[in-house]
Amino acid sequence: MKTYIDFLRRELEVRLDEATLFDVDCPLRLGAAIRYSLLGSGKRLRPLFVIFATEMCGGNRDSAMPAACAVEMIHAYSLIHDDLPAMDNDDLRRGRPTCHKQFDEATAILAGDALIPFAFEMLSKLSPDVVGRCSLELARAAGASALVGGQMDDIEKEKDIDTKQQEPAIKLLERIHQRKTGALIRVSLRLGGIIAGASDEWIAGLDNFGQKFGLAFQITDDLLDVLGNEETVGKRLRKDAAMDKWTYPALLGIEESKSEALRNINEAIAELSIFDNSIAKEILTNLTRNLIGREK
Ligand code: GRG
Repeated sequence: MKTYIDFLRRELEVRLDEATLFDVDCPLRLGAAIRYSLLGSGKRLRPLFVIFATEMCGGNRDSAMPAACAVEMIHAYSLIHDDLPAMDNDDLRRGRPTCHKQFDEATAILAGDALIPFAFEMLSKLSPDVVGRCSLELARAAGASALVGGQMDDIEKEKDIDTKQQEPAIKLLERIHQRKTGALIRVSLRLGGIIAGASDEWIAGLDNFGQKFGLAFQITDDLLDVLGNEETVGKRLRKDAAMDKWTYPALLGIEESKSEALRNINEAIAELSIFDNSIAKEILTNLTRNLIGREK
């Protein structure tokens, strides 16, 4: 199982590498910054989800590769921009200097910018019968009411006294993460289903799984910030507490956060019961189960 994941990661990285051999019109520095961030050692969770969802719905892995690359490109852009001084101001990502530290801020902004249209260029390589729907779904998931909107609310949340009074912190935090982290995870699964020609029921099952997985992923990410090892995680930790940020451990405590993560993990796995048994389903189940003990 681990070997299949490793094989897919290598395959994805070859595709991403080939896709970013830019022509002469792309400035060398920009191309280098894009490749630096995109090809760094990520877990490739979202592209793996595209592939596993396709396989679980009876589709073929190769047909899903353009969408798998596309979601990783959107993810890479969001990390580059999130690390900028105007946002999270991080100097370490995937065990290396962040893009703006390695290059400079303007280059990092442009590298992130370039990855967005690039993702849609990748999607255009999908079969013509699914390309329109996949483009719409990815555009929405990456847009102002999802990924970008979640990030905006995340930046604003501690400042906004009115919102704080209107909505309990934990509910707002959940709504932020549904968009900031959850939307891209959900759409990765949905794209896999669409590419395989899955029924609405199956796509809804994938979506529900993604929603629960996304929350559990975010809670365990917050727990990693408190309990994790900086070298293993590959980014600066203990920043959330130092900045007094709203996180699950800060709002619920460590033990309750773990229970909340576990509840979402179990509910996510239950959503997969509508699918026939397959290697992809088994891997997805194990990936989800292992979230609770994840070290990076
Ligand atoms: C800038 C529009 C915009 C959005 C940024 C991705 C994001 C939104 C913020 C990152 C902050 C963060 C720590 C989010 C928690 C969950 C998350 C997305 C972690 C990073 O994803 P991984 O763990 O990263 O899949 P790798 O490096 O493995 O790909």
